[in-house]
Amino acid sequence: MKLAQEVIEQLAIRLENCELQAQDTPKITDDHPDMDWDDAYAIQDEIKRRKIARGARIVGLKAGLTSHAKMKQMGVETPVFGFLADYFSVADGGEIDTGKLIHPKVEPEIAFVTKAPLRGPGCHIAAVLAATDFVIPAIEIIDSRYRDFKFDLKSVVADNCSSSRFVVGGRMGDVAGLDLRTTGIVLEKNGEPVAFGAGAAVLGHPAAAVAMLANMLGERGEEIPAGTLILSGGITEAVAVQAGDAVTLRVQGLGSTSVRFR
Ligand code: OOG
Ligand code: MG
Repeated sequence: MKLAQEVIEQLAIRLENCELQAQDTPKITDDHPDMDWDDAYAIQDEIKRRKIARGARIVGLKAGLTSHAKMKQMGVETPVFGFLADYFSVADGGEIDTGKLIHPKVEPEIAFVTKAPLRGPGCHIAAVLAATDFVIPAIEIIDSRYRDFKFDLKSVVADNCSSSRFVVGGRMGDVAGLDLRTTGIVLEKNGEPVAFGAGAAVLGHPAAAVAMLANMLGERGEEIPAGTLILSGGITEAVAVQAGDAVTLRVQGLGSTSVRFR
């Protein structure tokens, strides 16, 4: 760790206030170029601690930057992880007030729900599939607190990986009957198809993103508990949205989920 505890707390407050007040900020590595990975996750942990202290519950985890499309779009090369708080969850078909967000984008994802704990190191696709209760379509709404979505990896980790809202819906799928690599997805905005892909875009298999998450948590002595919702990462580039837009994600064999922006 390179940053003092006091600086970590100040940066957590700055980033969380940006989230809560829908304001952007320059990336934090501009002022702290020497900060390291542990500092970045310590800032994210401090944001989580602040939310829990205010009564929020943590309802899931997310892996991010797990597809080449996303890595290329954001100019970074390593997957990252973050947490999902209760108020990020929006009902299927629900509405999101863009006045509470900065510059939202939507991502088509496949979400996993576990029925057994997963712990790294050495977690792999087969362990993830054995521990999966079901998979379900998910739209993640990301909203980087950084000006113009411009960041480096440490800045984005500190900012809880741009997490903002998410929607899950459609059919709960049993992984035994699915080949998630070839599972196709279509993302529609206002009735027009705007992005297409297949599960293999995410690290070759979306379950690999969950395994990677378990392995990253394992390095910190943590695990993915049973009953955890996990967003496995955007399959395509993220698509910008604004008030008035309606977005639907269709996933082959798993139905669809939608969200509107006002
Ligand atoms: C970081 C979050 C990325 C994903 O699914 O790749 C993410 C960002 O691109 O702002 O959630
Ligand atoms: Mg995502």
